Amino acid sequence: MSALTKPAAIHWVDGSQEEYDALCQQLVDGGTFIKLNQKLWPGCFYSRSDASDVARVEDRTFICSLSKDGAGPTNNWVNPQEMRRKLKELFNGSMKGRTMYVLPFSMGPVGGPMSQIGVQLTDSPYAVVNMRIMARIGVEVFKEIDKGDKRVVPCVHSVGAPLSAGQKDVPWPSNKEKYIVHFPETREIWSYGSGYGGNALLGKKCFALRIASNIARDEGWMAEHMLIVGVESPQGEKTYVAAAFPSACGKTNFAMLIPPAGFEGWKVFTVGDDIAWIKPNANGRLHAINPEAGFFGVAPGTSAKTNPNAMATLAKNTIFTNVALTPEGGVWWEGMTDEPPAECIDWQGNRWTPAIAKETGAKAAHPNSRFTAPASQCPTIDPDWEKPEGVPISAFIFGGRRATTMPLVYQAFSWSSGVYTGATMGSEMTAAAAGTIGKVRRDPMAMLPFCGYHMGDYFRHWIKMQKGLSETPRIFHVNWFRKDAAGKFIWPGFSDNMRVLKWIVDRVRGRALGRETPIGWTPHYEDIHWKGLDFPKDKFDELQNFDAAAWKQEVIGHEELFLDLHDHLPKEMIYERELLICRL
Ligand code: TSX
Ligand code: MN
Repeated sequence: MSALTKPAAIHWVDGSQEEYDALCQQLVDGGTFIKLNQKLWPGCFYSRSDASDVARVEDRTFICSLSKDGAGPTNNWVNPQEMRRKLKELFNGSMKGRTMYVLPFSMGPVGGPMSQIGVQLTDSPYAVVNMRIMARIGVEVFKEIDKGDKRVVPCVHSVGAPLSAGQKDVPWPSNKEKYIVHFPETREIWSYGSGYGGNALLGKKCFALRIASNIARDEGWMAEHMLIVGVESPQGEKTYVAAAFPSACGKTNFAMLIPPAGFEGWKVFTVGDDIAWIKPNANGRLHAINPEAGFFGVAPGTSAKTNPNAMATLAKNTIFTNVALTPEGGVWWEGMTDEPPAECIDWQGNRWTPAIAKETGAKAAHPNSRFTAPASQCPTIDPDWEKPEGVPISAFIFGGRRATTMPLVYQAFSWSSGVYTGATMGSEMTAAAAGTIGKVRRDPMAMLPFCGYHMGDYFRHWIKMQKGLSETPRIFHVNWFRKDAAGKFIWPGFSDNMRVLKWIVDRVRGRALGRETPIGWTPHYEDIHWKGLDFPKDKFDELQNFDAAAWKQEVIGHEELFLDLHDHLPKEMIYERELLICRL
């Protein structure tokens, strides 16, 4: 790769603190990083990306399987030979004038039976320091590779901004042409042109979801876009659940939930906030690990009120990207405090004041601005979060952001009806293009942008997974976002979601009753633990209301998704839909 990309130097990443400190200093010297006020934000750095490199680029993301049908209609496919030719062009000399970092990383604890190894070649020191937070990297991973018995996924990343002799670098090098490319059969990742998030930290979405979903299908496990939490009762009984939500549902908030008043003695522990690798153990019970070591969380909306655990996690040793910089050398973002700072520098480097914002609508922080923070700093991190064999999963939760139709919670009748529930989940579009507000965007299992193969085959894999299990996890659907006739949220959400979580745990443990409805089991008012919240029965009934007419519309909406995937859909999806229609 060095012969192709022609870097000026090669640096083998050892993963040490000294190396991290030196790279951060180098980023400060080059203008990529600003060291924050160390009294307020110890160990923290601030970074602004190029304004054209602020998010994952789904239209530039490719699954180059041998056959187009292997990638399916929901992925961008290019013939792998053709793509390899293109990549060789793009990467030819792409690292000129830069250092190539050889970055070995382990997704999951080093040496763990469920862990996977990659090596990322990158010309971005920003990617290296972020990867040190998000994954296990360095010498211990090289040692694991040297044992020679584990697959190593080759990942190459270039920001696509070679420097000629004497050319001055920019704070955020990138290329307007972007390619995020996956070769599923050969388990390879090639990323070009972007330095941001999932485009550049290749262990995360590219490896842990797109490539790992292929490996998992072939090997009989699951790579899912799910948080993992452990719920502990006052008696010390621990129940782990994994949950998938589309974006903007508060997944990280749910992963760090704090039980409300009335739940004395109950605890919720965080195992992960984004990705779960799930595998049956020798006894046929599903166990999950969080393959990541940090949180790459959306900053806006995160506050001491919405997520105090996240605020404590990001208080030190955190890298902030595209938030606002305060005059004291601190960070700020919309929703962090009730009162905005009198002035700050926005994510594009311009002066920002509340008055300017009012006039121009300018945001201080980019809506997709992020914190990169070590998971170990989370106050509720689970004692077993790094257990190599994972934690036992008793339930899966699917959710969406739905103003109507979807009750607060229901339990699917069976595994296959639960897979149908996950396959048809979605969120209503909020601030989307004109005319689309209120339209449901389907995002099966929250995996639409992350499944590295045909979505129909992915549902088949879900169906198949249950057949080898000694115990089947129960499947639930939740919706924190139902609105009343006046357009107000009916459910208080946040900590009070614990009341839903407790019913789920009680159902899983065979302790709670439910009512059979056409869509699944729902709680009676009396089945929910209400201590600490004054929530009248008529409001609960509104929240849980099953409206047959709305559901008839809903199943019609499911057809849209299924038409695209029909030739790969498992029969179970067809029959579950027919059964649902019959029950309606
Ligand atoms: O994260 C959220 N969760 C999950 C928390 C564990 N959010 C934030 C929006 C997503 C990024 C929520 N917003 C939740 C929720 O459960 N619910 C809502 C909607 C809501 C917003 C405000 C209020 C009530 C509900 N109440 C007041 O503002 C007083
Ligand atoms: Mn995610």
